[in-house]
Amino acid sequence: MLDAASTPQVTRLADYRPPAWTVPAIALDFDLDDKATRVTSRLTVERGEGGPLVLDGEGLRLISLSVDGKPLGDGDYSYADDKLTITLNGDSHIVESVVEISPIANTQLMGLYASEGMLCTQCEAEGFRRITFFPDRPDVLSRFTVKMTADKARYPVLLSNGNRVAAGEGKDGRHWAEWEDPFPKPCYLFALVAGDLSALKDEFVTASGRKVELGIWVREADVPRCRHAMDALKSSMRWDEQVYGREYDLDLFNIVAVSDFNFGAMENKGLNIFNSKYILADADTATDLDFDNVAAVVAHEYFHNWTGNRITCRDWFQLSLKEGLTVYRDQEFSADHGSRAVKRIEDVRMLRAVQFQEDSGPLAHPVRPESYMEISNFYTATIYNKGAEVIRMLATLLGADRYRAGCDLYFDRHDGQAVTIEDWVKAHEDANGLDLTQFRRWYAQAGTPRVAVSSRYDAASKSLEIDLAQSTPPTPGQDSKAPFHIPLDVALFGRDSGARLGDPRLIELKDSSATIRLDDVAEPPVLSINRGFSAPIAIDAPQTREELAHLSAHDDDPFARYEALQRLALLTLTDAIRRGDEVADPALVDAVAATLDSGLDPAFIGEAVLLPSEAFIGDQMPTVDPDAIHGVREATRRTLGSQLNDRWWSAYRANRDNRYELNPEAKGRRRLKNVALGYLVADADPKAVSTTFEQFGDADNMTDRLAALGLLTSLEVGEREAALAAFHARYKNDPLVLDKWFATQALSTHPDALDQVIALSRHADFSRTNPNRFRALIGSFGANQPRFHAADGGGYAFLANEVLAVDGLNSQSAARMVQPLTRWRRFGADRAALMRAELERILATPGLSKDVYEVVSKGLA
Ligand code: 0A1
Ligand code: ZN
Repeated sequence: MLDAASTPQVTRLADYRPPAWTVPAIALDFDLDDKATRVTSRLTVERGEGGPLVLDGEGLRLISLSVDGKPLGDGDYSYADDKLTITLNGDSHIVESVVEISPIANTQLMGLYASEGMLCTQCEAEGFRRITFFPDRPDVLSRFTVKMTADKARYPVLLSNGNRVAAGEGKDGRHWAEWEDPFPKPCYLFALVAGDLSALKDEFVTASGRKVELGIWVREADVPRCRHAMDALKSSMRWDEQVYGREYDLDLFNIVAVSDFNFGAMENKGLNIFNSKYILADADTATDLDFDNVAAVVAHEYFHNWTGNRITCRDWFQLSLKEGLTVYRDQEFSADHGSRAVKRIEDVRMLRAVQFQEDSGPLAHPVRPESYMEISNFYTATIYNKGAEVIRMLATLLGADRYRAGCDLYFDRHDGQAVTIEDWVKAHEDANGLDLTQFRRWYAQAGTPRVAVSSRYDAASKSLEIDLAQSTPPTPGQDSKAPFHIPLDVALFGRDSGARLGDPRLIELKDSSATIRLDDVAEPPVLSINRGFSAPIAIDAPQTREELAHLSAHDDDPFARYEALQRLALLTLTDAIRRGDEVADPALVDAVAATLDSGLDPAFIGEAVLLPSEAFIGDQMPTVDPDAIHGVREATRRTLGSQLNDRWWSAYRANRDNRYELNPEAKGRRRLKNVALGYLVADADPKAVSTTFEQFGDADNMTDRLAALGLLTSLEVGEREAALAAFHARYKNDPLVLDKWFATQALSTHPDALDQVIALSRHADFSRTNPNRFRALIGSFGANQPRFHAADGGGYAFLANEVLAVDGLNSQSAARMVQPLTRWRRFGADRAALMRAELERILATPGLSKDVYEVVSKGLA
């Protein structure tokens, strides 16, 4: 907590120094109790760069301290400002400490905490210091042995990293277990769980024949909901062997699901801990998207075993070394197990909705940042998703074989080390004899590059000249940018024939501008550029609606086809907003009709016919006008709904299955069916409203039921209340489904949504200590463009109140929720002033956390 006068310290990459002392081994002994847990730690420390031994420790009640068996007195050490300092004379010592901590009082959910009767840990990034004294930095790798003792009735299952080496009974109904992890690891990968858990068990045999016991630990009643996660785990293990040549390395792999968790999941060595939202799934309670997310997060955490654990980060500025790479790996895993095109569309939509916004706002930072106040604030879309795009570009530029050779060298060279992004790039250079100097700018420079494209066709010489010019807007601390190395996948399609002219090719734009000449272009072409989103950039191309409609009908890359239709929609919408008009362009209606008639994969059609989000439309405008955007987008949905009424009904009817199945084809059909229903409801077709209510009642799966509930919740019809009440009654004992009930209402565009959200914040089922619930209501509301941005500022004040209410309980939740307010500069003067005033009110509040201070002060700067 900050007092009013102090501002938090800034940590800088430039100040990195190797550790003064290393800790080759640590033995931990936990005497577990939810109110008071005693932690005895025995560190073997060895002199590194020298100086006193400085250990991190936050909120620890120190009971005793000794060096080489001799107790230290008050004058032998100091413990202030979360640092324990001991001057040591030799080169190697044993430092033993006993501390007491209270899991039940830990609402931050960092360190050791209690969640629904179980005890569990979260140490990344800097949570281990809330458990015991230690150099809490990722470049100190230690061998961990862990003993824990706990009440056997309350905590029958005792888990930690590695292998269980011993267990036994203690006194007074207590029991104990001892675990040993043979792989040295940084303390952020430490984990411990004690609870009354049951497991879904399975087995995996690795390529070299090692038998691995797999366990997913949950409350007994939830065991049947773990099958999908288990199948995803086994496919991930196989995929990493086949695609990256990486095998699992322990005899045991355990996953535990917990209800109170700040993020999605955590890759602790051999003991992943998950937000239960990313483990539990069955047809009645999880949507198709939930199932996909479960598989993706299970894969992500598993892949960290090599990219993150075996090779870890030297310091937290290198976070994208493990996160960008692991996201790229999980994206490719998902693409290989479903529709590659639809997966790419979803990933790009997310990148544009979240990362592009981040890159154009006050919190913009490079994939490898240079400074931070609070590292928890840097688990961002830039580190994760743009980081993944940078790896994807590298893989595109190198081609599959050279990319794999670079990865192989990286694994060979750095196994067991804590390294930097520079080491990663260097491995690819050395393996392939390349110079990636310019490519490294993707790590160092923030901001989304824009590439302006224009082209001229010369009929006489049958050649096309393409002019390209790149520029990147300034971001905080970076006024001017050097040109990026941008891979652009391009193809040409005949304006008359519609056929592809020649093979697609990869253009590498390295200078600020360039002209590319393509020969043997048989007829006047339409240019398709940045296909597959080969680079995470914005394209400015003066393409006409006819050209975009043409590409949306003829491009043979489904992503490019999707993109053409999106750009056509964006042009139509932004034109209408500029003109203050609500008329949809017939070209858009025709292109949507043609896509519906295309006979392509329903999953693809379902994505392609969606209009760009209100947030993304806002991003394209000099000043965001949420009311105009909402008005025009809704009017366009109505027009599409009424003009294509028959087609939507046939899409709805053709894709209505009578029995639930979970496979890519069935998921695609559900998707298209529910998108079609959305257009019919947008046009207020009364038959559609009753069909939606019927679907809500009759659905045999959560995808269809929730889609119907979402549509009804935004309407002013009697069925709205009936559906919400029925849903609550049915699922009131299922926290993950109740989160959906909160989120659906927070995202509703119903005119009274703000009042309803305020009422929900007083509902008996609302909670500020459970991050899923808090995010379901408050996080979703912050993304509700028309209602959060209500002109009177009521949405802003509500959000600010919630941020202040949660900050003392969970500062990570608070810092995440406050972010929508930091975009105030993008709005008109009235809204900007209201948003700014809320940020100032937050900043003036005494006792603010470092997390919120950093976001709000940067947001105001
Ligand atoms: N490494 C995890 C992300 C994570 C970060 C912090 C956490 O606690 C505050 C939890 C998880 C991942 O990438 O999955
Ligand atoms: Zn990760």
